[in-house]
Amino acid sequence: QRQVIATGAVLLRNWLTPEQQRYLVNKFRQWAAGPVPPRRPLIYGKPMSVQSVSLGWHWQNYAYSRIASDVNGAPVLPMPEWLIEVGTKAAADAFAEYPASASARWYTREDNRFVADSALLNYYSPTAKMGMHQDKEESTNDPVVSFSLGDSCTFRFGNTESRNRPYQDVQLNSGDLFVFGGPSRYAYHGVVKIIPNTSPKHCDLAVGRINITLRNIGATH
Ligand code: MD3
Ligand code: FE
Repeated sequence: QRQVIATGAVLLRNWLTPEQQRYLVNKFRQWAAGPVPPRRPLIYGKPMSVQSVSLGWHWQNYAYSRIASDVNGAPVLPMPEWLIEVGTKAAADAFAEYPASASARWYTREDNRFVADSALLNYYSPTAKMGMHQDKEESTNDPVVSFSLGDSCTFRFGNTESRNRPYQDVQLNSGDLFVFGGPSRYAYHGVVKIIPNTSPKHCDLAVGRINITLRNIGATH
């Protein structure tokens, strides 16, 4: 089912099949075992509780680079073609009900397609959280596509003015797709709580939550 949380913030429940969820969990394990191990990015100088690894471009010090110089100096894995295609389909599905004239300005590309150049893979242990923040480091305004896997969480979707009220708390479950574009692109958001022991059996993820965000950060070097 489709839920419009705000203009440009569209939640599609169970967009991923159980098989796709299990596939992505196993891909996450492969990517996490890749050249750059997951690390806790610094936020306001303090390590986040979330463990993070990226594809395509590596995020550090509020900038993106091909090389994880803050971790081990290795180049990050490239963005797989199939994952780019999943992102294009996801954004198109989420925004299908908006007239093209309305959502045209939400994309960089003239053809209104979302083409991700990077993926951020976040792992939340049952006690991890993510404080209210905006995603402002990307140099395009393209939507962010987000997939939830494993344990459910309480996701907080706020406003563009401040990290405070008004906000909406939404439970995100394994398989849910959430796309943030247009006027919702720079809304404050965070993860208040992981809900333990809610991971469906088919995920094959015993503990914790994985979030995959696909982005067009528009980096060139
Ligand atoms: C709303 N991740 O990686 S996903 C992040 O569940 C991040 O791991 C959270 O916030 C997580 O930056 C939330 C949903 C999400 C992602 C990007 C957004 C919501 C967003 C960008 C703009 C507005
Ligand atoms: Fe974010």
